[in-house]
Amino acid sequence: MDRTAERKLLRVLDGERFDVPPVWLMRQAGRYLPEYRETRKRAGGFLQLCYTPELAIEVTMQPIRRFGFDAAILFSDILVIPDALGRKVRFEEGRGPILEPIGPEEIPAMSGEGAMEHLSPVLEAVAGIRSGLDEETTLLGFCGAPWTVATYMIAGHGTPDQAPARLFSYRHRDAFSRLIDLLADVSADYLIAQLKAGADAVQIFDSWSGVLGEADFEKWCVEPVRRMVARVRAAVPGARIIGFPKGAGIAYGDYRAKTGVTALGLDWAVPLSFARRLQEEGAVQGNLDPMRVIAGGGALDEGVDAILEALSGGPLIFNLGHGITPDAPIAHVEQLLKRIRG
Ligand code: 1CP
Repeated sequence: MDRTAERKLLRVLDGERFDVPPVWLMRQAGRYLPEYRETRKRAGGFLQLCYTPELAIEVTMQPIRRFGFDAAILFSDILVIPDALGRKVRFEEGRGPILEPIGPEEIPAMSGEGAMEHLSPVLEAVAGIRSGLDEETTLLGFCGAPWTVATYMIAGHGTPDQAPARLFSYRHRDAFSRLIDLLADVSADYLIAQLKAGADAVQIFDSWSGVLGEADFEKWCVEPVRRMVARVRAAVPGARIIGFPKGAGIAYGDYRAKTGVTALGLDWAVPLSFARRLQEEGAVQGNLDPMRVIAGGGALDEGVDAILEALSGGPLIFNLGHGITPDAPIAHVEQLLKRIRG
């Protein structure tokens, strides 16, 4: 029997609607949970946590156990791809990721050889999570989109407006293009491996797509994701893929048609009237402002109600418009779930 039919979130990706939509939260495993902080301490470093299947499985399950979300998302990070490409990624407590910035002259010699072997502990975690989850809970795999991952590889850390990567893309167009293509192919292979290991669907996080002008958005966000979707579906026919081009604005309008993603993850600035139009072509996911989760009370309830009122008539996956923050109170996450589920 195909037990995936019991997974509400997958049915929404296939176009069904529910009075009570499935819900999960981006970054649902993480620092707002005391049990996460405890496990992270035990792991030593952040990458050790990602590469030790037993611990990655544990932190993936923590928010499921506590809140009963409709989907678990693999615990890992978008920067395991540069790490697998040999770029020496470190995570410093309170500072975020640090990488060795890449120069244009280094790019031609780069290859994806050995990357999948490097990532095998993550794939082992995927299989372990799927076998430990109950039948109704969807397992999501993920990766970063090439543009977003490249912004970290070029700057060597997170940046407010991704200026170093934008500048690099103008100054070193051929090298940049080559880097994006390499990231697209390795990331697609990584998603294929996750789907084969037991992920039910995958999400592509393009967290920093909102800083690009029209032509650059087409070239560095739309085209590589289209290439990834085609490569994934050639290996896994019918693969369900959520695209999250954060900050895309009106470019959300034809992103699904151009890239072939199954569903659109919407940031909180997307107007609900526009979201409804996007929903006519398929499932949407989002889009509560994470600050409403910190605020709680009426601000949280009103935000939830507005999304349900606008979008529960069509295929909707309830989520935030970006990741939950470390200062989000657990009681407010409980309030959010109660408001959605009644
Ligand atoms: O010290 C710690 O515990 C590190 C905090 C942390 C966590 C919990 C980082 C460092 N990554 C993660 C996990 C993570 N990252 C997940 C796990 C699954 C989940 O529960 O959702 C996912 C999906 C990500 C994805 C990710 N990492 C993105 C895309 C999503 C987004 O939020 O935009 C990005 C941009 C990153 C980079 C990154 N990794 C970590 C941090 C603090 C950052 C952001 C750095 C910056 O500010 O630019």
